[in-house]
Amino acid sequence: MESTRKHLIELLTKQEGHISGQQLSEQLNISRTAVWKHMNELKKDGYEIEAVQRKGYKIHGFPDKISENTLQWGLETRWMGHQLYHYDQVESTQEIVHQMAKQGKPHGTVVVADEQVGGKGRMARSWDSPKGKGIWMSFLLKPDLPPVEAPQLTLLAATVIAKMIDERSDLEPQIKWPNDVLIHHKKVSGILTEMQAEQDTIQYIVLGIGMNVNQEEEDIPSDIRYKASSFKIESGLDWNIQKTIQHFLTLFESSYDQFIRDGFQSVKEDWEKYGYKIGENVTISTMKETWEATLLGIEPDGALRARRKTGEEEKLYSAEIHW
Ligand code: BT5
Repeated sequence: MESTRKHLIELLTKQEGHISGQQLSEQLNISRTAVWKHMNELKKDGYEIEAVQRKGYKIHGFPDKISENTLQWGLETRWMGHQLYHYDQVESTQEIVHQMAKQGKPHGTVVVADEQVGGKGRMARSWDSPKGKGIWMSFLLKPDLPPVEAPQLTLLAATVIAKMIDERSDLEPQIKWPNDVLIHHKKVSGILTEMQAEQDTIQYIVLGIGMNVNQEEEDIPSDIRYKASSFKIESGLDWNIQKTIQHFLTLFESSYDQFIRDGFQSVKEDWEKYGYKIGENVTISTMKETWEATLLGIEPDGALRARRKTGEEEKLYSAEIHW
């Protein structure tokens, strides 16, 4: 976006009440006529701007299209998303945040894209991220934690997604350990946690979240339709992507702060409200074998606890649960 225009939107957004044409022209270093022309352009693009004689301008609404401004407008977080970047199309938001980490961007930096053409799942799997239909975003986090505790952030993110869905709808989200959020047994969201660490310190974490929001049945690739769905398919309603992101970031910030302050126990309690198939029989695959198990829950450190048919109990840090 042209920088004067971007700056103008920033000034309008930050102002509580009206801001006069004179103030704008001084701060932007352009004539008042130029301010007026920019305002007309913004209105044409869907910005709702009120102009009151002798008081000036006030912004009331943004166009539907997501942008850095629309996402930051009304975002009431203390650190999460204070640096926020929006892209129309990227390979993967994960890669962008890795680059940003190397450039020294701060804890809480958020990258959101309308579309990913190389969206990544775990273990080199791909993540379908169609344009404008979902939330494809990654965060830069710099927790002061030992690297072994990093996987707990995946569980934390899953509980925040579940809580957010719970608060915004009548749906009953569930979390399939470790990184899937399901509605009616279908995956609507996945989490990818990548870490850069040295010996016993985490340098940074890139936490990626994919949420299928407004896909219709035909927007879901046919080979995964049996196991994947969207908030819209399951609720029958269109979701406001901007508000959903803001709600998520706000909840994430408070859960993260609590986790850093009080440890994993607070996450565990939330997780248990949403745990999928706890107490039920499932099939589990690890690198070594596939076996029938009863899921027992999660351990105080976030590991999965499961019981074999023989009665033996296992603590798992890495496994796939099958339907
Ligand atoms: C995940 O992997 O669930 C992690 C997904 C993380 C995506 C976010 S989007 C923002 C950020 N940028 C990225 O590039 N990635 C992150 P995993 O558990 O491995 O699941 C991947 C599997 O889920 C695939 O092999 C498919 O079977 C299925 N799948 C692919 N796209 C899907 C979708 N949109 N919804 C539901 N399932 C999907």
